[in-house]
Amino acid sequence: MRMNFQPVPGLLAQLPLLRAQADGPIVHLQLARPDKRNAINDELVAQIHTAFVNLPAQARVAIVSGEGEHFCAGLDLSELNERDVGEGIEHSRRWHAAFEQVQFGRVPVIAVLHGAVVGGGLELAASAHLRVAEPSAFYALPEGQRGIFVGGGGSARIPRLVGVSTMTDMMLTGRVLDAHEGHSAGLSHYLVEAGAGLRHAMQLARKVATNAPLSNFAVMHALPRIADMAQGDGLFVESLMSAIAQGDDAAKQRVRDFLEKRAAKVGVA
Ligand code: 1HE
Repeated sequence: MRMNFQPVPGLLAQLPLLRAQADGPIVHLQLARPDKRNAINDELVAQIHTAFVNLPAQARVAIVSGEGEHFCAGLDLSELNERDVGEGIEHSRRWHAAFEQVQFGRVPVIAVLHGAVVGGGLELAASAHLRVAEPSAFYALPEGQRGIFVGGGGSARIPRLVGVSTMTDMMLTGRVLDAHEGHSAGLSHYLVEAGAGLRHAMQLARKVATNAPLSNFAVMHALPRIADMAQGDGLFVESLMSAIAQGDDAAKQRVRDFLEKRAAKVGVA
C-alpha cells in the first residue's frame, strides 16, 4: 500500500515537537523528541492539545506515533521537581485537556506503538481509539517507582482497557508487559510485524475514513458514554443516537447502495 504523506501547512507546521503530515484525509502526528525518547514535557503536551484542536478541515482520521526507538517514555521527569502541589494539579489538568481532545475530538485516532509505551505514553495511547503494536512494544506504569501517580487520565482510561486488577499490578510491582502480554491484556487491538505498524494503521485509517461521519461520531462520543451509564439511561441515549445517525443522508445512501447490490457484503472487501 502506497503512503504519500506531505507536511501539513499552517499552524500544525509550527509545532516543533510534533511532526504533522497528511495523506488525503489521514493526518499523521509523530512525537518528534527522539533524543528524550519522546518524553512529554509541558511544551509537547501543549502541542498535542493544539494539534488535535486544529486538525485540518479535510482530516477524517489521525494516526499518532513516536519517532526513534520508542513510542513515548511518559512524563518528562526533569520538569517534575520544579512543581509545587498546586502546579501539579494544573499540570495534570493540562494533560487531561490535551488527551480529552485525542479521545473526544473530531476524528478517530489510531496509535502506533513500539518500544517504550510507559507512564504518560501509555496514557496517551489509551486515549486513542485503536492501538496497533509492533513486537518491540512494552508497557509499564513506573509511576509507583518514581513516587508519583498517573496524572494524564490513566486511572480513568487504562482500567477500561485492562481492568483495575492488571493496572494495580503494573503500578504496585512495576511489572512490564511485553507486546504479547500487552496484547492479551487488551492494550493493543492489532499486533503486527516489526516495522509494519504505520502501514497497518494506514490500512485501518483508510477504512475508518470511509465510514459515514456520524457513525464515527457515535462510536467515539456516544459509545464510551453509554457504556458508563446505567443500562436504562444508556438505552435511551442509544435510541437518540441511532435515530440521528439513521436520519442522515449518508446512512440513507449507504442502505440504498446495499439494497441495490452496490455495496460490499460483510466479510467481502
Ligand atoms: C527522559 C525520560 C523521561 C528518557 N523524562 N527524560 N517515565 C519513566 O519513568 C521512563 C523513564 N525512561 C526510561 O526508563 C528509559 O529512558 C526508556 C526505557 C524509555 C528508554 O531507554 P533508552 O536506553 O532507550 O534511553 P535512555 O538512555 O534511558 O534515555 C535517553 C535520554 O532520554 C536520556 O537523556 P540524556 O540527556 O542522558 O541523553 C534520558 O534521561 C532521557 N529520558 N525518558 C525525562 N521520562 C501525567 S503523569 C505521567 C507520569 C509518568 O509518565 S511517570 C513515568 C515517567
